[in-house]
Amino acid sequence: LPLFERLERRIVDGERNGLEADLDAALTEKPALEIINDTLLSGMKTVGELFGSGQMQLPFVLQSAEVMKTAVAHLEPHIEQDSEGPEGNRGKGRIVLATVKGDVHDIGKNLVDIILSNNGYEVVNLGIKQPITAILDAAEENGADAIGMSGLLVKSTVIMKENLEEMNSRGVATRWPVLLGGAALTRSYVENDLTEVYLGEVRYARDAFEGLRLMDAVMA
Ligand code: B1M
Repeated sequence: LPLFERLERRIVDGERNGLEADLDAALTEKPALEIINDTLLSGMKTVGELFGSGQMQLPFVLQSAEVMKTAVAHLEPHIEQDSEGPEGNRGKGRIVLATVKGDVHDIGKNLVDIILSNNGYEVVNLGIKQPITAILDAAEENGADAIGMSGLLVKSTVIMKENLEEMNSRGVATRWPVLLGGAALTRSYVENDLTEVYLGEVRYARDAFEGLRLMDAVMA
C-alpha cells in the first residue's frame, strides 16, 4: 500500500510494527497536524464504523486506540508551535480539561490539549472519568479561565447537562465559560438545550481547532 493508506490501515488494524518509520516518512511530505487530521483520524473513524456495525470487537478497538495514541505522541514534537517560541508562551490563559464522569474516551480530549498547549494556553488535563467536583476543585486551585469537558458517550451528554446544573446551583456559572466537545454532542444540543440550562457561557467545539478558536474568543 502507498504510505498514507498504509498508515491509515495501521490504525484500523492496530498494527504498531513499523509505525514510527512510516510516520517519519510521512513527516517529510506533510505537516504533523495534517497527518493526524487526514490520515489517522480517518482510520479512527473507520474503527468507529466497524465497531458500531458489529464487525470489530472491543479489544481490537482498544488496540487501534493504542496505536493512535502512540502515533500522536510521536508526531506531537513536530506540531507547529505558535509564533511565541518552542516552549510556547503559555500566557494566553488557563483551561482545566477533563473527560466527564463515567467516560474513558480520551484521544479527542488529548488532541485538544495538544492544540491549545501549542497555541499559548496552559492546559490542566485531569484525565478521564472526572466528576464535576474534581473539575471545579481543579479550576479553583489553578485559577482557570475556562473549563473544557469532553465525552463521547450519549450518556456523557446528560452528565454534561448535570454538571452545568451543578455549577448553577453552586453559584459559579458566571465564573467559568465552559467548552464542550465529543462525538455524541451536537451543536444544536449545546447551543439550544444547554445554553438554556447554564447561567454562564457554554460553547460547542466540533473539533480541537474550534476549541482553540473558542478559547481565543473567550480570552479576547
Ligand atoms: Co468507545 N464508543 N466505548 N472506546 N469508541 C464510541 C464513542 C462509540 C460511538 C462506538 C460505536 O458504537 N460506534 C460508542 C458510543 C455509543 C453511544 O454512547 N451512543 C462507544 C462505546 C459504546 C464504548 C463502550 C461502552 C464499549 C463497551 O464497553 N461495550 C466503552 C465505554 C467505556 C466508558 O467510557 N465507560 C468504550 C470503550 C472504548 C475504548 C476504551 C476501547 C476506546 C477508547 C480508548 C481511549 O480513548 N483511550 C474506544 C474508542 C477508540 C471508540 C471510537 C471507536 C473512537 C473514539 C476516538 O478516539 N475518536 C468511538 C467511535 C466514534 O467516536 N465514532 C467509540 C477519535 C477522536 C479524535 O475523536 O474524541 O470525537 P473525538 O474528538 C474529536 C471531537 O469530538 C472533538 O475534537 C476531536 C477532533 O479534533 N472533541 C473536543 C472531543 N472532545 C473535545 C473537547 C473540546 C473540544 C473538542 O473542548 C473541551
